[in-house]
Amino acid sequence: MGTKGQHTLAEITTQPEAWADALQAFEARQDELKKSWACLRLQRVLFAGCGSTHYLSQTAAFLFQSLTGVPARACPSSEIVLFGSQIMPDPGRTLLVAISRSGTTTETLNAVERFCRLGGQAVWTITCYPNSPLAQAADLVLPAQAAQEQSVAQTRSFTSMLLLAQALTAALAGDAAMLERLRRLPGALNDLSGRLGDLPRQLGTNLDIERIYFLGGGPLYGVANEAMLKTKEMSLTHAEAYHPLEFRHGPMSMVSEHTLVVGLLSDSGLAEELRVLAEMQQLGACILALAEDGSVLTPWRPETVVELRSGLEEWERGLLYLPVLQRLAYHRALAKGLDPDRPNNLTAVVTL
Ligand code: F1P
Repeated sequence: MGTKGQHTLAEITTQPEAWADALQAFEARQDELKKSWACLRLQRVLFAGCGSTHYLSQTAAFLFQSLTGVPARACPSSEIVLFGSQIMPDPGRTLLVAISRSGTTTETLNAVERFCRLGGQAVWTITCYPNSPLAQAADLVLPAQAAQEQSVAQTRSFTSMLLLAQALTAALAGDAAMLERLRRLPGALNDLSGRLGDLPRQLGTNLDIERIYFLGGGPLYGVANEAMLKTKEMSLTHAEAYHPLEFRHGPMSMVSEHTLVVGLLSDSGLAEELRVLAEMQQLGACILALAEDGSVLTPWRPETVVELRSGLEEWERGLLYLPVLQRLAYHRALAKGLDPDRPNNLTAVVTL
């Protein structure tokens, strides 16, 4: 038995290296990717996964549609298995991008099988295991091999696979400048980690906090969902994720002085998102805001702000929010005497 959380901590801290490796692997496949794309006759792209990789699909689909103009949506793999023909009116004009850390999750393998039986046009995959059954069933594989993990909870695997989805989007949108900027992400994370200091531990070990809400809009909704899942898996804490303004429509009835509300702030929705956070503070919640630049948080500034200062465009930097929130979950787990490497009741892969 090693130290509690040793794998999780190592996997969180090695994200910059894993990201650099994923980008290198992407470079090697860029030509193949563009050729495959040019051969497709598509009406839509469907991103699918389970758990973390379903949330990753939500962010990926949003980014893909907004940058390429090709309609894209996300759904859990199981929904394709159960309701495939209702979800895909035109499988012959659909590309399925199946995302899975392990490449062995039964529902995702079954979703690919169902998609192919319905006459789906092509399957691409993003996975940490390029020889997995999922990779073997796919027409094109984007691998994040250096992001393989020993922990059950996904940390560097999630962010590395999300980075691959972003690179895929930039390449197919023909946005070479964006691809170039994505290469700055490993350095931006190193810089952010250096400035974070003790904040994740201080907040994570505050056990007066009983429940945590993550608010993120647009592509940050999938990121907020993933932060919620990490908090549950590692620290067995009641956590939920919402689109920021949705929080007023019922969920805020749960807010008390034992609540932490985390705002994953965007640029486009900043003023309205800040207003929600200010209202939740009025109701007694403790607030943590994540933003690119704290100086624009006016006229109201939350008590705790983490600034990315990445210099990247709005939708390129969302994955930088995650390592901060992964650390928070890790410290909270340790403070509760739990082992973040071994979440309650979970296995790394759900095999049916
Ligand atoms: C997906 C997943 C994880 C979750 C759990 C079970 O696995 O749902 O997100 O944390 O451990 O598996 P994968 O298909 O991405 O390998």
